Amino acid sequence: MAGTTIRSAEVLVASPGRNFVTLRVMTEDGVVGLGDATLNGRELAVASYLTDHVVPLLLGRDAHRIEDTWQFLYRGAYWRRGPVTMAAIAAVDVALWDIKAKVAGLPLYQLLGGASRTGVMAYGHASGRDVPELLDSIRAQQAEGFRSIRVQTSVPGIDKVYGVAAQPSTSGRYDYEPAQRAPLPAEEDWDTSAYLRHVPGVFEAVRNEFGPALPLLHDAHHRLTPIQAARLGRALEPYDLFWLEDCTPGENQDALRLVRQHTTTPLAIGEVFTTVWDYQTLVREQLFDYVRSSVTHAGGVTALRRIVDYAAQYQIKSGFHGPTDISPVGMAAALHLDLAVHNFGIQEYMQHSAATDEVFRQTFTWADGHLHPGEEPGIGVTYDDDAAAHHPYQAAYLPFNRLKDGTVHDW
Ligand code: CS2
Ligand code: MG
Repeated sequence: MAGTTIRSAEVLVASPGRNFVTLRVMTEDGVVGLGDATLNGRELAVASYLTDHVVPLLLGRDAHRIEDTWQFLYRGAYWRRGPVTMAAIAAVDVALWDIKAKVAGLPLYQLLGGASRTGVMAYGHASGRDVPELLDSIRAQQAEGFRSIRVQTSVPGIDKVYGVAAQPSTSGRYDYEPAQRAPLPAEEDWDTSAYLRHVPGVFEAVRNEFGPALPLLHDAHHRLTPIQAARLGRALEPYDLFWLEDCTPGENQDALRLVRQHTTTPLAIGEVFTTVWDYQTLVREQLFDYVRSSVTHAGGVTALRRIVDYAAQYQIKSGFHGPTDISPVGMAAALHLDLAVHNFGIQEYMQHSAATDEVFRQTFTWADGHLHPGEEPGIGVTYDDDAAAHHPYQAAYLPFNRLKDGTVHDW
């Protein structure tokens, strides 16, 4: 179609509050599309993949041919899958959907089949170094409007644990921004036995305080063996969790068979998965309940829609990853998909910092515990170059773990 030829594509790297990589595509008619390509702690790898290998391939293409461009970038690369490739493809995919929806004069969700609900239930993040601090944190999240809450806790005997806000950090709230601005990754410690002994009691205290109805989520963050995960899932059953997330590292899909054999606690997995193939056994054998991938890390709206549609055949729902290292562009794209798909479960929502919001102007709304992508044509986000110019990239790394005997462990 005349005018929708891609005239330019820029890779924008900035660090308003944290590092982000954004792709901006423009057509001959001057229609702009944005895509998020942020891969926490490896941002420049995706920026280079886009700048050096993908942008030259986009110029002159018809922006409307989203599926063809997806297949061209996936199959044409020969080297498929993986976080860097799939974040790059995701950024192109979302930018093209943004353009197509703008040309159509519609919010993206309308192109995805329209709204299947009035809003998107989102969960917040509570944490504490001890139970009283945790209970206060849950109340604070409720005061911000959250009606479902992820609970993370410190563990006696472990110095620093994933997801606890009050722990020392060079990058703001530690639970929101675990990637520390430093030349090298920080080493943290881990002790699974101490964790397994401590966590059930914490959930008992939370249920005693807030009652049975409040949806509670917990992220084991890839740290348990299958039998340890089975034990934790079983121990948490009395507290009726909405989900237990990433209970084991996801590479071995068979691992969840053992977990499933021992517990009915709902399982969420997939934030580090990058393609539908990572889910094949898990979905086919009904080994989990919520798809955790994000638009940004699983190849875009085109690919994540396929994963969710496949999962729907098995009554598995969406539970998209939404931390602050997914930019407002990636978040907005996820909300359009959340609003449209039938098998929606829940959306993660970590609010971005004021510095981030200054660069990424968003139109999505938050009210009564629900997000809505808004009615602007496209995905509803614009990028402020002048604001971004004040926030140059700064090297930052996610921490890594060592056990007490020095063995490297999943972080
Ligand atoms: C986490 C993330 O939000 C979550 O569920 O697993 O915060 C994760 O640690 C970060 O996205 C890593 O970059
Ligand atoms: Mg997680």
